[in-house]
Amino acid sequence: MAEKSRIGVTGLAVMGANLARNIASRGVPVAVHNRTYAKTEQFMADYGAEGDFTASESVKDFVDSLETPRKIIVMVKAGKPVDGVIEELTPLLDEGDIIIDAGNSHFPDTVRRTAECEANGLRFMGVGVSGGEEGALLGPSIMPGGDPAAYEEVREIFESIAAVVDGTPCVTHVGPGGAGHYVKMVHNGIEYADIQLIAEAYDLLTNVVGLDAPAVGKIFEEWNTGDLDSFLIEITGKVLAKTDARTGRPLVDVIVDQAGQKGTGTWTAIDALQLGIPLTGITEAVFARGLSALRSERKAAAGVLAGPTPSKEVDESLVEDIRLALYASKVVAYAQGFAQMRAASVENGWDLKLGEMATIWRGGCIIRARFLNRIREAYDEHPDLDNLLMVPYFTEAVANAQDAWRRVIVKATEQGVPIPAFSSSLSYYDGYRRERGPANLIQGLRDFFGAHTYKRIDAEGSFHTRWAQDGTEVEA
Ligand code: NBP
Repeated sequence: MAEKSRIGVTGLAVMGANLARNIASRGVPVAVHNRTYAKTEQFMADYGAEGDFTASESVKDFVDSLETPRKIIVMVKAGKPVDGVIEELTPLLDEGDIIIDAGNSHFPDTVRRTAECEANGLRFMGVGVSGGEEGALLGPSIMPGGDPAAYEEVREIFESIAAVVDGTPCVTHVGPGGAGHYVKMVHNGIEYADIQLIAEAYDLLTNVVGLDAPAVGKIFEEWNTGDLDSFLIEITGKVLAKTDARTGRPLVDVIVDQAGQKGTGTWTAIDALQLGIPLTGITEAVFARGLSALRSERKAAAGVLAGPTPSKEVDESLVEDIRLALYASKVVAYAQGFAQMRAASVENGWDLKLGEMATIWRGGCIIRARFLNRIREAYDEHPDLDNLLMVPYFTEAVANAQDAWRRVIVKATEQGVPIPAFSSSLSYYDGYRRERGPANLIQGLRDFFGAHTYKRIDAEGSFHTRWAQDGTEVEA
């Protein structure tokens, strides 16, 4: 009888295939399966010689080819297909076997599937994997959630395939239940904010500073050598430098200005609204993609709605201001995302170690950046930190950037260039640093029309004023 495989992968599209190859490259025998067998055959023809693979056509043979307790990575399209695969696997598995959903599942689905699998005697892990197809093959950032004992059984394999930064693999057990997919969701949300901020900087450098795409690309290349050093800044330089083979123009100039999205940014924003956590950077990024999608409406409005036209006069004096504004806005976006994870951790009892999240995002994933070392250090020193902005490094970074940040926002507003993420980040910052804001009036209004009561600064308890009657105040 053939030797049993240590782990299985079902779903051999780009992510599953590359993950299976990555695992096999570490000398681990891997069982592979795909709903459509032709894809499995193609996988074996292309990569079968790379490692110790056992391919099966039926789910039963696939399950039988695994050593027990079985460990099965499910890498199929998120949503119903995951439930379908679990349904098919469940009757074929034994108590204690582990199903690992490594796709981009929505965390409430993971919570539900964990309970369903547990009821059937199975262990379930929801695992976030970031890094796209290259990451899956060469070293992703992995965010495993679920039963800690189940994680111990796959830890060695996960640590061997993850990206490594300064000798530390970009993987750690994130927390129970839906914690892994939750953290992956926030990672993707932060990715939305990062990308939006980069797009706003590009817009300003193009339309306010007056530079062409290759010149802006060079600026990003230079920025990538400083505090902004990150994968996204690096590839921005490369994308802006690319010449279109058909027209000889910069490729970005012939790409339609309509952004796609798969929904993880929206999930993050909705969750923040439900938690009551201000998440302006990520949410504005989702809205900006929505506005970009209204292309025909924008075209019609461009000829009707009044506003200033950006000067486009070359003025490079603003370049450093834009870099500082980008950095400060990025600090705010991360501060918000980490505050959201903290709130979710408390709400769900996950005990997320936020410093470890920063650590495993340093490599392999799309938001990998030098900056994450600073976040890791902040949480190492202050594990219960309310807000990253309160750590001296970030407090000073934003203080040093704020004059430039304000100048950029004034300039963009004067010239009619929209900067929703830059400006909402500054508003959040200004709101967060204010001891007393205007919500006293909100409470007054709410009490006027709905008797919702208010609290006083000089007395305990709740009060209501009979605004429309005799005007007297009563204790509620
Ligand atoms: P896709 O998301 O395109 O899914 C294709 C795979 O799902 C194929 O193997 C397909 O089998 C299988 N599948 C479908 Br569709 N419906 C099925 C069903 N009812 N039962 C069984 N299998 C079914 O693949 P991907 O781009 O490799 O992504 C896989 C997961 O990883 C997704 O959750 C994705 O969001 C996540 N992810 C992707 C990336 C990325 O960069 N692409 C990055 C990070 C995470 P078939 O061959 O028979 O149609």
